[in-house]
Amino acid sequence: MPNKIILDCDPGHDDAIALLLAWGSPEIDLVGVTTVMGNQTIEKVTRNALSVARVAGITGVPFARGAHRPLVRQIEVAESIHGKSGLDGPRLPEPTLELDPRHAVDFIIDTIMAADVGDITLVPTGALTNIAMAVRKEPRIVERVKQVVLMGGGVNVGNWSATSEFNIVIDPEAAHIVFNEPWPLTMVGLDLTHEALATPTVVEAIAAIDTAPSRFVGELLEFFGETYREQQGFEHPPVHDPCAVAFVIDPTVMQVTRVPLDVELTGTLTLGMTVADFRAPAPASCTTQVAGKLDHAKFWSLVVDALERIGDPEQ
Ligand SMILES: [Ca+2]
Repeated sequence: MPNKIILDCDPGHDDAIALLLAWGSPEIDLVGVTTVMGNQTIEKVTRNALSVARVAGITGVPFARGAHRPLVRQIEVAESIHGKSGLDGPRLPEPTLELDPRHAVDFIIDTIMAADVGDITLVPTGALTNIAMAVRKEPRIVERVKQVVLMGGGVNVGNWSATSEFNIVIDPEAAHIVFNEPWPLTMVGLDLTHEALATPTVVEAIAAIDTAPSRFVGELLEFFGETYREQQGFEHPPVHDPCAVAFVIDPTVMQVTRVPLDVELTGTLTLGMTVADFRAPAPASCTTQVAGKLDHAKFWSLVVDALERIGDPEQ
């Protein structure tokens, strides 16, 4: 049985690749895509999600637009990494899919409440605003989801500040809500995703597929590689978001460690830090775990296989 997921994203170069990985993998049943502001404004990331859907030939999957700003703080976008559109590099085709009329929060609640208990996995790869709002509006979703597998945070590693990762720090209050609910939660953070480097070997393997979606990914990686080199000092870009999807496809693609996790809300230097308490073995009540140590070859072969399955959809 494939894993039913809702991908909650802010495309975003790596979100786009996460969407392609989910769509092209038989282990995943993509039951919905929801958007949240983050890498760019909600208008831009939603349009980007629909453009990627057209590139990949995605049909029959509802897309719903979500939060236009964080719960408490002002919006802060990642133009320095993702460009003016949020998905700079390739040409972005005019969307053909219609948006679901519901707000993402209502879509998430409706979908989880209509499904069997333990059926739906939430895969957030942006700020946790939609998920936090959904859990406050309908708390019963906590016991109904199978798990939350999120890209965000890091243990003693940051990218938007010395201690904090972008998705968490732009809406730390939302992250605090999501990390403190008693659902099984896997944090696929920078500890893991900084190993998911798009090396020249990876870029060549993707280019060799030679389809419109693979060329699109190649152009995404070219732009993303440049900004990561200039802004973050990486020789090859870390492709964060598909790591969370990969964990749902095949958990053996990384190692996970159970540990209590929480989100710093009051630190003057550490706002949005994801704090892992490794002082003792995790208590039985602990429902959180953190990912580390990626099987790089296995991860990228999942992405390449997905792109091969997607093939060259008619545009
Ligand atoms: Ca993202």
